[in-house]
Amino acid sequence: SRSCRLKASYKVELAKMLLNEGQGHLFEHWPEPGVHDDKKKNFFDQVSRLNSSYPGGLAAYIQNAKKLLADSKAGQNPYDGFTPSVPSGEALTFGDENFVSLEAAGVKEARNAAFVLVAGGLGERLGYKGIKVALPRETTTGKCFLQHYIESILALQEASCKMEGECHTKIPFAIMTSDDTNALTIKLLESNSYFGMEPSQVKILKQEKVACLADNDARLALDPNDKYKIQTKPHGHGDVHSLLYSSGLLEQWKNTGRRWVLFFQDTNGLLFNAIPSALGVSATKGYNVNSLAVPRKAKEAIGGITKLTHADGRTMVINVEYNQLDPLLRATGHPDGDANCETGYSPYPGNINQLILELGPYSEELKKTHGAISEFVNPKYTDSTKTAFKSSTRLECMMQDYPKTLPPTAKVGFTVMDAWLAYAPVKNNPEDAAKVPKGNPFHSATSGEMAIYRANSLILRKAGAQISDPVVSTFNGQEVEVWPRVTWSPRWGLTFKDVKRKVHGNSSVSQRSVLVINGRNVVIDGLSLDGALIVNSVDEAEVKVTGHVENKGWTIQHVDHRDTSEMEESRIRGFKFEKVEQLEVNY
Ligand code: UGB
Repeated sequence: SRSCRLKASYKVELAKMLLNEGQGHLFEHWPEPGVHDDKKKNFFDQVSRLNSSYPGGLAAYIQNAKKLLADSKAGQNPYDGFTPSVPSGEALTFGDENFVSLEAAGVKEARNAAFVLVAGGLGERLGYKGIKVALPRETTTGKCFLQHYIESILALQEASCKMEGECHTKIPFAIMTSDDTNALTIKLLESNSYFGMEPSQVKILKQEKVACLADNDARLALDPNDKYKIQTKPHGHGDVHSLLYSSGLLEQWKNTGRRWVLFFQDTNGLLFNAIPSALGVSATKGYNVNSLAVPRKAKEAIGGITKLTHADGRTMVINVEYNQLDPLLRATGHPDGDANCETGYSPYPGNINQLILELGPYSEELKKTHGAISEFVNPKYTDSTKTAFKSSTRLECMMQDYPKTLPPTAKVGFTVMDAWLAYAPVKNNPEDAAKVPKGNPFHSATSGEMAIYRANSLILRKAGAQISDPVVSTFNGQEVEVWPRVTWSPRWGLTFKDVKRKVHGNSSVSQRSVLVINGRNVVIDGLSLDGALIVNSVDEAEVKVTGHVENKGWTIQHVDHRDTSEMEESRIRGFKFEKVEQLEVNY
């Protein structure tokens, strides 16, 4: 048939391209026609996928690889010629007048936003079996990260629409998955009715892996278990840009009046505390690119936002990844490398990979680049001659490198907030977290959950409530502060102003208490809590929570992460709750 002929001619085209690019070895072992034809067909199906999922096709991938491998062999540093210095950005203080007015500006803009979650990573450092977005954000309510993210976007949607009078905007939400996470992410959404979001609001974009490279000539590596298959590995979170472009989603968003695209990562349970004010900064400052940052401890596994000035006068403000910051500083006259300054922090703000891009200029840029992002390669050589690799490598890219190709006229800025408010990722397994240098954040399931309670307690304190001091406890070898286990649904406390309106100063919560607020119009007025209280209310209910509540509450039990009789979710955090006694009220 015509389509078969076309297909055959396409295969010939792909084969010629591979031969032109020095990939003859891929066919050397092929037997005569008629033998292993199915496997040969599968080979071309894979080559075709690899070709169509990379901007410029597989030929461009191989050419880029040759160049980057040659640079790596020559020991060329991507930052050669650049001098780093500390950039200046917007520093926000939680709860002050500026913060509150930026939050209001951000909520207003939210109806023009689209959200993008990059969730294609396997989370190798955490070593959790499932997908990370299915992990509980905290185990008091057990709500997973994805549920929290969706509820936060819906709360923003509702608040934003209300501010502008009635509107029917549905904020779009795209999730980038990979072969490692796609099926489980869809299952999580479908089995939970999309956590209340309309299914049409959610778009899944699956990233493809890229071909592995066997040597310095960028010869593609064959799968050791299948000679008709090219070995592949993840290309990194930078794929999100080419996927937004090639799927047409960006154009669609632009045509429906969207102004902002907000990117975020899979396990930061505090992130939405920072979204309204950061979006407010983008809108009021007119930033084309706004990266969120927190004070960074030296050697912390988050990139440093750095001003780079080239000998030829070019400058850019960009993330320098955590493994590159130290060598860059040492090579440019800072013998201590990545070190803390007198504040106890690195002078370079830490990138938390939450980016807010202005959609108009972003889509214009992607029309030129098709979403291709500056790449890097990190081969592990067998010896100092750098002639062979210990195992195959591949090109990688990072979403925060997007500004690298922008002209100097682009308005690229960043916004720094306190880490207690904005950043508590779950990335490290218990053993690695326990080895983190003293004073540096653990980035574990233990610290990620405790950070939620600390942030919520501090927010309530700032709103005027009396919240007892934390106690210090050690779980899985990590010493953490244990604050009252306070948690609320996003539609209750989206912004500081919302919280302040709903919490009156005459309330108190003891350290051993648990407080869950699950409802929109719940006012805490004259509550004195010493135990566990769960308040659930439907949207229509106007609820006042008051009086003295005392019960045995919930106790915290230690769980050893090696104890396989416990649930994995408890083992990775090193504790679980025993619900001894509680008051649960439903309105
Ligand atoms: N991810 C994908 O979607 N696809 C991939 O191929 C790979 C990852 P990691 P990383 O804020 O803590 C980043 O592995 O890359 C998703 C920044 O580069 O958790 O080591 C994955 O699912 C660093 O500058 O982090 O470091 C996850 O959601 C710093 O900001 C996200 O990409 C650091 O994050 C990040 O992947 C941080």
